[in-house]
Amino acid sequence: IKRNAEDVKTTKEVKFHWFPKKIADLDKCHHLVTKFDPDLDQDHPGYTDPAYRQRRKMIGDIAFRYRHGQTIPRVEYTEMEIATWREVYSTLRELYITHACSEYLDALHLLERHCGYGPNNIPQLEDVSCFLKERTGFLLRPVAGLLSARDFLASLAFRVFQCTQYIRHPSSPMHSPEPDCVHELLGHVPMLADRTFAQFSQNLGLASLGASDEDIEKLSSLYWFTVEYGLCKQNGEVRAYGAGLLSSYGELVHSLSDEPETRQFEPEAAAMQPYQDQTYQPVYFISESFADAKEKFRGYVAGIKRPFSVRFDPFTSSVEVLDNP
Ligand code: HBI
Ligand code: FE
Repeated sequence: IKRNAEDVKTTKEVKFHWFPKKIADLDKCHHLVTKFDPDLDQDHPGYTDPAYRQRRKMIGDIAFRYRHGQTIPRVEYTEMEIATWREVYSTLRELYITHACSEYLDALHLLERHCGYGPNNIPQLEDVSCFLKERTGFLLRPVAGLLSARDFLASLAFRVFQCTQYIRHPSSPMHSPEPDCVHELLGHVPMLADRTFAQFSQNLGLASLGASDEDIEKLSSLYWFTVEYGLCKQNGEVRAYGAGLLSSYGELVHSLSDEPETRQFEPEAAAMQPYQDQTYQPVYFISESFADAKEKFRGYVAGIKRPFSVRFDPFTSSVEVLDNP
């Protein structure tokens, strides 16, 4: 076959961000954002408490040393840490009955039966990871703090949830400016045990691989108004499924009161909606169901331009990269 200059030009070289191709590559997805770090953020309740900061750092070191495939080291939590957990757990547990969606409640019951969930025990990430693996194939891996959106979303593509292991400062048990194990274990984990939600989360992750900074921004916003602050319809009622709501007493009550503005979930709108990480959200999006949210998201992703497409291979936990024709 004779090649001419025209052919050569079509082998276009397009630049895009590095992204993990196999699950072990997540060892390289560890870029932290220092925005709410207690060493730097003067508003963090632990800012003036060196003992707290040292403890947080010690637990964070587990994450820095961790490599994919290893057992997640257990943390022996102190009485003070367990007291913080107990306060949040017992306060939120009652509210869930009337405010959390049924998928969440079903999973919470299982976690209480099989994974050490309860007011007097902070569950261990290794046990929770084994539980999720059996339910939906999701794994946890420890992370030392707030991760960059790109790295965080990329891990979802491999059904890996990067999970903090330290707990919030005892002076403010009902709120933490940064993610902590209360937020992860009570907010995120039960939903990751649901098959449809797990698939939705992975799809968000797959859409983020190699995406432009602008698209990462939009996907983060989408993540925010679904995975973190999403509401859904259930038997004629509205219930919460977002982790930011399910781990915050005040905002969980507020989101289901008459006060906030609510809208039907549309990915295009959620992707462009500015969000709040310091106070309550200005608006909440209500999905008909997770299946519906997943379907709508599929349509949205089809509109994202990337010079390639990706396909997840569940047998090897890796992504195949396919050139677009
Ligand atoms: N990092 N550790 C951690 N936990 C999260 O929940 C988290 C994160 N980084 C970014 C993020 N969530 C989202 O808000 C989006 O930006 C993807
Ligand atoms: Fe979160």
